[in-house]
Amino acid sequence: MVIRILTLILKEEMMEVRKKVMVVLVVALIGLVSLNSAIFASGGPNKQDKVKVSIAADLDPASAAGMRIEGLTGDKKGRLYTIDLDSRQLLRIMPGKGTTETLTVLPRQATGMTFDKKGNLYMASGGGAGQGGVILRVSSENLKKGPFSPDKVETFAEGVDGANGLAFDRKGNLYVSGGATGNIYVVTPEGERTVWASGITAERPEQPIVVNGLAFGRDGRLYISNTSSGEINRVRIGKDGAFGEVERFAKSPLLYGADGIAFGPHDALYVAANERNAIVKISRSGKVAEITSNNNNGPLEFPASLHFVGRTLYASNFDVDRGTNSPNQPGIGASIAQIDLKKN
Ligand SMILES: [Ca+2]
Ligand SMILES: [Ca+2]
Ligand SMILES: [Ca+2]
Repeated sequence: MVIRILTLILKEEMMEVRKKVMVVLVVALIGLVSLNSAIFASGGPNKQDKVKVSIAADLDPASAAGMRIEGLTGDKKGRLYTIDLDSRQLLRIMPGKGTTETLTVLPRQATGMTFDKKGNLYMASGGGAGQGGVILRVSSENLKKGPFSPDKVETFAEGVDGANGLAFDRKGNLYVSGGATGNIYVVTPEGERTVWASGITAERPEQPIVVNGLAFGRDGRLYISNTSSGEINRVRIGKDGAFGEVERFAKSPLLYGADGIAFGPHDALYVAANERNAIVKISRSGKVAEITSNNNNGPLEFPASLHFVGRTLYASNFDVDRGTNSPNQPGIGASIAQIDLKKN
């Protein structure tokens, strides 16, 4: 009997011990969960672990600030092209080697760049201060070899004030964004120009650029970045060339400074949010997510234009002293950043 009572007491004590152990375990579990969410929260929108960002080419090894580049495009051989805005040098970059050659000196500053199907190069020169906007052109023939004389640079079209972003449609018409004018210009292969007043407006008075980066989607629509309002708009263009209604594709504070745009894997649209030193991705359904961003130390330093070579995304580092990139003294300066996307 005595033994039985003792056993019962022991059992009860064991139950108590078990309860205590359970309580301790539950408390520990809650602790772990909250610690995890704290780690997740501190990661915030700055999910740097998703992609690898490096520098493919430093265009001004002698200094960390001063040189400015905006445009970026690439040819079929994987070589990249940009323009030094102050010296007006047209530069060709071999990203694998990190080497750069100066091809020519342009007659005037130019920003946005693109190739047509035949390999001719087009450059947007928006003008300003009494100078009208033009499109410059260099034929594929003149790009075949090394440096060439400045007189090989032609004026392809005039009357494109504020010209900044460029994109070709399937028929070979060149679409030109007009920056703060809100205009989209269309230039036929023969150089004939028409003007569409988009009606797209600015939201932040400190940033008046409302039509900047351009890209055609696989849906045939023209996508347009609004740098001021942090917005991507899109528009259908009829068979007769008439523009449809402007439709908002995405809008987010993550898109403030939306400059160059490019379609990438899974038809997602990638956006250089220049003043945020960020690259932002928009899914086909319009979901906005930041894929990488950094402070004014780089590797992104006011990324302006984007160009894909396979899964590798290149960005031109304009290095303007503005937004997250201010002051612009730290970092590498004018350069080409390389963003290697993850498999999914
Ligand atoms: Ca440098
Ligand atoms: Ca631009
Ligand atoms: Ca810098």
